[in-house]
Amino acid sequence: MRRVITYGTFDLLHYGHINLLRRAKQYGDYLIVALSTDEFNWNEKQKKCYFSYEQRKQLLESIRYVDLVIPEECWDQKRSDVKEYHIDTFVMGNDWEGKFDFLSDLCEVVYLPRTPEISTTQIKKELHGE
Ligand code: C2G
Repeated sequence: MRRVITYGTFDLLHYGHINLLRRAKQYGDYLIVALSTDEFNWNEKQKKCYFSYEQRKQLLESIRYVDLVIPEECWDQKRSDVKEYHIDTFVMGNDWEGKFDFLSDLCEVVYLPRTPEISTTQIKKELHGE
């Protein structure tokens, strides 16, 4: 069984996220999503999520491509995650191009094109009439 992992905040879940998850799943049979916790988002990414970790986890678990959701609590858990979950392929959107190549001794590292014109930030701006 080929196992795939990806990481993210996935706030205000949208079709760009779904496109990423659908394509990530095509690299294997089992997709793990490491979901950024509220603390990690605030402390490390200065992101204040609209939905809490539990709400974002519930949404992700309802997606057919997603098999398991685990917490992302720090930047440097990726190597241990890849080993612990026997990951074959690590997938991220290409806004992260090259940033995770240090994992390539452990697993395949794939960067996928982002879906254009949609982002959580954009949604918030448009809803605020900016
Ligand atoms: N994404 C995409 N197209 C978009 C928006 C997002 O393909 N229009 C992808 C991103 O490239 C990422 C995933 O969807 O692979 C999740 O996006 P975010 O929730 O913004 O994740 P991010 O804050 O980049 O967190 O340790 C890694 C970080 O946790 C990644």
